[in-house]
Amino acid sequence: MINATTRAAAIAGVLAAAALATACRRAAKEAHVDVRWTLSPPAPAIGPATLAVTLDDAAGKPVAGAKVRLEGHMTHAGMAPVFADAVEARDTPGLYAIAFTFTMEGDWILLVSVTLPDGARTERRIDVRSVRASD
Ligand SMILES: [Cu+2]
Repeated sequence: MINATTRAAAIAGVLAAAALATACRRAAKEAHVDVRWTLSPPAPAIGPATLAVTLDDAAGKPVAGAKVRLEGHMTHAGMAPVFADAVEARDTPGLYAIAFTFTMEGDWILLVSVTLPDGARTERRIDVRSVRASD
């Protein structure tokens, strides 16, 4: 069992880590890219999931050749994060699929980092609440 204090400390830890990541990232050029995503299944359970990420530039053109990475954390301490790299779709420019696994039920934070071919970077945070136990 995890009490409220432990949980709050864990969340603070994740947020502090995110703040540090933000500080580091400022050194790199910020990517001006439109990031859209779809999680499937939409109401995830423990087990495999896919995050589909679509990248478009300021003119609405798909951005190919980016490096897209997922880092999944839970909102409590003491658990190793989940990492996964995206695979770019062959037939759909700008579409990237990240296959990963929800390893535990509960609340997750997915950090998606995008590095464009020119080295510019950006990151998105996706909160996924209440991942269910597997059926
Ligand atoms: Cu966990």
